[in-house]
Amino acid sequence: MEKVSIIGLGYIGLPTAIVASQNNIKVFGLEIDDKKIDLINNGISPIEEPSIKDYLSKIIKEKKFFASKTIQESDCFVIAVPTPFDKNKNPDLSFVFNAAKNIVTKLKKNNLIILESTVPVGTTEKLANFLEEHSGLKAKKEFFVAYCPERVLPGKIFHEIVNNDRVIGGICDKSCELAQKFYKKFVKGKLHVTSDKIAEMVKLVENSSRDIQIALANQISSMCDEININPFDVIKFANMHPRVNILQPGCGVGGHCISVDPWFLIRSFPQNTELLQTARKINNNKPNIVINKVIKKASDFISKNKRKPKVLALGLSFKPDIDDIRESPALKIAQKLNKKTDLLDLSVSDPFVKKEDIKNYNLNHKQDFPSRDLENYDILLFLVKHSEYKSILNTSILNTSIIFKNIFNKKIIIDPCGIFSHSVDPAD
Ligand code: SAJ
Repeated sequence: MEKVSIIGLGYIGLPTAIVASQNNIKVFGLEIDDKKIDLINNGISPIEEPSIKDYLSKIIKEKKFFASKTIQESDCFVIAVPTPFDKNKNPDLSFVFNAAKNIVTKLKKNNLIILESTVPVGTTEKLANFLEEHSGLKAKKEFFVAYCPERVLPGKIFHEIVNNDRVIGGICDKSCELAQKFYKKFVKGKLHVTSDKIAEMVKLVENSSRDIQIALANQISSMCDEININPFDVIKFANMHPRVNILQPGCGVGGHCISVDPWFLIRSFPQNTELLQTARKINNNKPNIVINKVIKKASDFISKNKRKPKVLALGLSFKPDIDDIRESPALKIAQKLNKKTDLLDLSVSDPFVKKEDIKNYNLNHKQDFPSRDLENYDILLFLVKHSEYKSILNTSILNTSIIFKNIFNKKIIIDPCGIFSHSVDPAD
């Protein structure tokens, strides 16, 4: 395990490469995007993640790691490429098998191949067969293959890559043993060994379970809206039961994992995934529920004031405190509302999302929290529970919280994520 190639330097591959390099593994990074290669080799991270800039520039300076388009001979190859779905929601495994074609050119006896990308059950076996067919070497005897799904949470990647338990699914005992050797070099969490198919299924059910939990929270929110009670209180009190753990409602499920991975199961097991299909439907529809709420408030405002309301949407990223807008429900909501020019005038704001990332969306964007001109808006629509928004309500510095509370008291607030829901503690 001295030389390791990491294929795909994205949200998983790059941090894995960094942590492996920090732990005295000679790491080659393989990437198809020239722009990313240039950035990385200059010590600049193409992705945002706490500490990544410092870590990357250090290992590049120390020449412990570099990125390239050319695959090198290695003891181990880690595949961390994207596995998106196509327009019919069928998994697109072309990046995985392109990586495999590349590996074949350098595959030697006793090499280990680890797949970390999220894949349908059975893909690791197909990968092993593909490598065997194209290299002439025998899987389980001359080379070894394991599936070890990534489990890190964006925003906490460096902590979780080291501290999370990992599930290692080998195609044979030796594959598990070698993969354990690799992860032991930098993982402090436990390494659990199982079969490739079980490990593949584990990853898909982990993310599907989260999707279902969020769908339940979103349905609780809809029911509570109907009778005008606070869903955040309901969930908070229900979660005080020792065996209940409901997640939080929001404006939908975004990102590249939770809204995608259940489809890998739904497509493989169409008859046995009713629950997953329903959860997907509920979470996918949540942005429409928020949009309809805004439309209703805007129409009421027009009837009362004989003019269109000025709406400020706060938050655009797919979840709190990150800049990532992939599959962001908040962005979807903003885009749709932006077209309702007969009903409202929309501005958007996000402290994390970069202007250039949304330049093609034709949105009136304000980078910082526009505290000074909050007075100018009629409706404040909080779409993401950024800490900054929460802290404004709690801070007592210079009485800003009182100033904001006074402003908020005069505005129409739409708050699907519960920023304003300071639920009552049962002890009070
Ligand atoms: N969300 C809610 N309510 C909640 C929690 C999340 O509406 O209570 C929304 C978020 O706002 C966001 C979406 O769900 O739009 C997904 O966010 P997330 O924090 O649940 O998940 P990801 O996509 O950032 O990361 C998940 C994680 N999986 C699990 O927690 C089971 C992470 O550990 C995985 O590594 C990652 O998917 C992945 O790459 O598969």
